[in-house]
Amino acid sequence: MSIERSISAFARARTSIAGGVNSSVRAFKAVGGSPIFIKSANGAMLRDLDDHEYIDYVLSWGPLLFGHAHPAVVKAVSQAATRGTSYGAPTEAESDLAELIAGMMPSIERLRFTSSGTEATSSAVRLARGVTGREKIIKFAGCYHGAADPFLIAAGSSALSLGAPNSPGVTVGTARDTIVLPYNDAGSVEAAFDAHPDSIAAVIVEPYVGNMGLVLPKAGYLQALRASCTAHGALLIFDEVMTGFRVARGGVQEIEGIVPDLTTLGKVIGGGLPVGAFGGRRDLMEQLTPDGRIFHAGTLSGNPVAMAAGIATLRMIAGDATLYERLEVLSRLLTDGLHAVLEKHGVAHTTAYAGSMFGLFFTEEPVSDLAGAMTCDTAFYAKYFHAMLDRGVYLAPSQFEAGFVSTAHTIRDIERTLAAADEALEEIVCAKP
Ligand code: KE4
Repeated sequence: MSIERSISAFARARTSIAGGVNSSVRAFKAVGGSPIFIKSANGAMLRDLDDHEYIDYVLSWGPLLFGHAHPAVVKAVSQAATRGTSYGAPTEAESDLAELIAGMMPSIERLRFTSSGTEATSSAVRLARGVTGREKIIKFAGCYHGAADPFLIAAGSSALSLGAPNSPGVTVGTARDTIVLPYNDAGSVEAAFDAHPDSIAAVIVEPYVGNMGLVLPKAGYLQALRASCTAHGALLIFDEVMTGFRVARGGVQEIEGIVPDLTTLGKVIGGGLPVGAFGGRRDLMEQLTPDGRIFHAGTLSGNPVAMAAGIATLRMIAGDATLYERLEVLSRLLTDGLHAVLEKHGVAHTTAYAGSMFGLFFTEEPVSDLAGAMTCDTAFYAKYFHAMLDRGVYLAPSQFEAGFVSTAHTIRDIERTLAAADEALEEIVCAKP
């Protein structure tokens, strides 16, 4: 498959943009080869500069629950832009989106918008530290909370796949205040609280982890985190940037019946435009400036065009009673089908799904934490990625990512994907030395 135009576009990009990309995972370093550059997208389909079309299971890393260029989102964004693209002053659109979010995630009594998930998680941690007067946080190995120093310790996602889970540039002082524990090990959390009495401001967790690949909590694990935080006076922060409105209307907190103290959001709530948010208990959020003393600000926070995309997206969510059932049917068809094809070809693997998120690990070990994820055959994943790309299926360019379906994906798309997987695995397994 010729991708000459993408190759020359990448060479051009590298003359002005560090690494030729504006987010590391896009460079295909974890799977090799030259990244494809996108010309356009619509529904479930991507089109690259060489006019190859792909069924897209990345969906901009999660935001596009209704697929690319959904008419309702395009219309809302276009109309908003004609009224001006940014004011740096409050608008009612911000309340419209905030009320839509709170209506579906009642733990969010007050929120603040940001322009990225990283800003949301960073601000949530600052708030937790400010209200508790404590300095340490607990995160979990393989979880990813954005490209901010407190989190780039044993971080997942592209930090992991690019060999920088502990990024240079993060100071010893910063790292000292981040306690890293294994995910799915409730005992280690209690031990950390005992070892650091009255010092831990918060536990931040991806309640369903999307940044090791998809890793789900063991029974009772999240409930144990909630109990430990309550017992030790620390805040529980659910980082639902990826899972919010993706695994269920009310996110993981709705599925698991857990009330976190703070929640961080992103991706879906922006409908493909730059929006993050952090929110939760009113008594906590009201300690933010200007009413309180814990600082938060952002030039484009609550940007009216971005709000319009988020409002259009969440109004479709709020108005669609069977949305998550239909999405889960697609995820189940895909993962059951992949399981069958991988069994047929004798390839060691585990699959999982949660709502419209799914995961595939090339390992025979059950994956419940980073140690399990690290047993994966990443070289095999790279071959699978390219074999699928050559057959018109665009997967995450890293083993340590989740995949996503949208309402734009059809049963026919799933069938085509499974047929491509069957061919791809035949090719790889037969070629294996
Ligand atoms: P952003 O700053 O990239 O908007 O959000 C950071 C973030 C925070 N929390 C969770 C649970 C996240 O998944 C993310 C970002 N997710 C990655 C995908 N694994 C974004 C893709 C990228 O880095 O380009």
